[in-house]
Amino acid sequence: MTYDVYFHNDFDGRASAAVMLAFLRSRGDDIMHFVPVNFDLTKQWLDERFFVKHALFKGPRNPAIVLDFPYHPGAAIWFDHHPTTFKKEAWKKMFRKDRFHRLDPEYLSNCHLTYTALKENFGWRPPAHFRDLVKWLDVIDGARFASAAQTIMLKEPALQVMAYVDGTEDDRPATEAFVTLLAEEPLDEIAKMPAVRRMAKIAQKENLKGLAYYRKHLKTMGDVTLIDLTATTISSLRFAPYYLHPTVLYGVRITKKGRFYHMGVGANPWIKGAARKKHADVHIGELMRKFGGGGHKNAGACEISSKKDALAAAVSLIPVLNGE
Ligand SMILES: [Mn+2]
Repeated sequence: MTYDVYFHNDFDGRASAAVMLAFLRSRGDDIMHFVPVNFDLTKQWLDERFFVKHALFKGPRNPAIVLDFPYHPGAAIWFDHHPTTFKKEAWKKMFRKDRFHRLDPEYLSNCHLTYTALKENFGWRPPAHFRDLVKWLDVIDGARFASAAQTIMLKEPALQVMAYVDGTEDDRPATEAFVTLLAEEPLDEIAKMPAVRRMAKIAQKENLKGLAYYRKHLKTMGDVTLIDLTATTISSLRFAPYYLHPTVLYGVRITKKGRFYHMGVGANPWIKGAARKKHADVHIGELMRKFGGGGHKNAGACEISSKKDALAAAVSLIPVLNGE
């Protein structure tokens, strides 16, 4: 049997597709079209006949495999770990879990879910190098990094490969080739390839530039940091505040996103125990709702139409996050 695979165009989606490819090949099956997809496709995705009608590639349409992306009843195979996966009530009702269709939000990565499901459901014996891949996708997709420094310095081969994934987001041929590579080679070997090394070097340099900007402009108020990135092209470094100030509890950042100002708020993931308990009642997602946004307990965001209002919103949050 020949399939087409539609996978979320991030590291987890690509790694899920690689695991699927290795599994299919072990059964004498194969994939014809590798199709990276993003959430901007959601409207078209709601069409029951999406897989027949879309223009994402030319040529014959094979049975569809969907990975790390919302449920579609037309998918022959589907694995996802997003709790928000059902885009229609009717689809949620229609869904039946079986060997080829599974949702499990308990998994930090869809790569891990796909790997485990194929092993358990089909007695598949995956190549040994997938154990490392699965471990790292849990770290990356689940944001379980060992330290803030790890996310900035990108010393580990897996994180250098992550930089390559981020850098090839819009490069369709590179993305397709990468899935096959990931199915065949360990991360350590992929990290040694010249194209990957080049892109990892660029990312490391950009991160250090970003870090210098944070060092100069990051403000600390009690347990909270604030960075205004609206006047710079430096890309935001989510964990830089905790690299510079390991004991702060929260980071607030303002960035410009199109016509809007984006306020992102996050909790320092490396603070545990008593210091964290002090703020047990702070729910960032709930706080963001006041500004028309949302999120989870430890991270949230909102879009605000003017810079003045965005900064005022950030300033109003500081005492709340400080527990005052
Ligand atoms: Mn994922």
